[in-house]
Amino acid sequence: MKENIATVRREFETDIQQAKSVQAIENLHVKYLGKKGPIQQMMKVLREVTPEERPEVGKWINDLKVEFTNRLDSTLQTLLHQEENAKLLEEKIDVTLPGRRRFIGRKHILTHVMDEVIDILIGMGFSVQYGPDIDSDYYNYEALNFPPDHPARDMQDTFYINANVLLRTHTSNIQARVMEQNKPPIRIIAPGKVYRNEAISARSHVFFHQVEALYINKGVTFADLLKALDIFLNKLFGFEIEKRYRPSYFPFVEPGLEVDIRCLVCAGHGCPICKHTGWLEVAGAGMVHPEVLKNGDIDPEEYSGYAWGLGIDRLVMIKYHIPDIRVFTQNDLRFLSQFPSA
Ligand code: FA5
Repeated sequence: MKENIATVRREFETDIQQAKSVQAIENLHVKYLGKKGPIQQMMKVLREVTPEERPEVGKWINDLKVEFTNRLDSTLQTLLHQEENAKLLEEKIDVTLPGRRRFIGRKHILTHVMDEVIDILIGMGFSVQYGPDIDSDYYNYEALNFPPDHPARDMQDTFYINANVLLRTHTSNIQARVMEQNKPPIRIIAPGKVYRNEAISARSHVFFHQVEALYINKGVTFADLLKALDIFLNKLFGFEIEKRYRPSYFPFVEPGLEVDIRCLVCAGHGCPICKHTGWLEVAGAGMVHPEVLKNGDIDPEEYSGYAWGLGIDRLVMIKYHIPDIRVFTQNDLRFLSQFPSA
């Protein structure tokens, strides 16, 4: 038995020297201490030993079992420790490395100016309403006094979705809706995107932004309209910007006008943006037509009102000296990052 123990111990010694992983230790556990292992075999042989020798032989076997168990446990601990150290080394972070610069986004300049416009007009007593980008022919045209087949419809080339549904060509599509849902006094603005099937050029796009204003009350006059436009434009530019009001025709106002401001891109000397006139048209405006008031269930004998539709893109071009409207939609970060971020 003594020899047998010595042989098993040598074999165990060789095996444990070679075990380099947790799995290998687990395998040795099964091999030496498992049911079919040498220790269990020796226990069986113990039954054949004389009763006098049995306590001593039993102790040898038990000591061997304790010895193997301890060796396996301590080797396992060492290996676990080494594995953890290797993992920690692999995941080591160099806190002295310079950080990676994060790109911070900013508002598009059109959004920025749109917000400024909204803030100023809220300060002048208007509240904000939003109309739909996809709308019916009725709200975009008919309620605004454009009967079917009226030539004035050609003033705004339309993207039709079907005979009755279209992409709104102006934010004036809010007007009849607001009148249907509210009683005067009404004092709202409607910012949004508008769409026209036009040729794209340096000053015109198929997709641009407007802010509609609508004020209806008793005794609203043309002078109120001019004063409101004047105050608003001066506030937006931060100085008394030169303006020009020209008579114009829109079926939903009477009288109607167009608002020009001095072209700041060329200081009025003439450039492609102002078509070499020194002036840039930024809004259509006028006194709400009595037929439109009637379509909105408002009595034109009792109430009057004014409205305007301001083109934001052209305002931004003037304010920031941008010579081409197309840069707004080209997503060039070199262009976009030049402007205020707040
Ligand atoms: C209108 O859209 C009218 N709804 C404005 C209005 C509202 C008149 C209320 C009366 C009462 P107009 O088509 O002129 O009008 O457009 C208004 C402004 O939008 C223009 O002055 C211009 O600044 C801008 N605009 C028009 N077409 C384009 C375009 N293709 N690209 C960029 N801006 C444009």
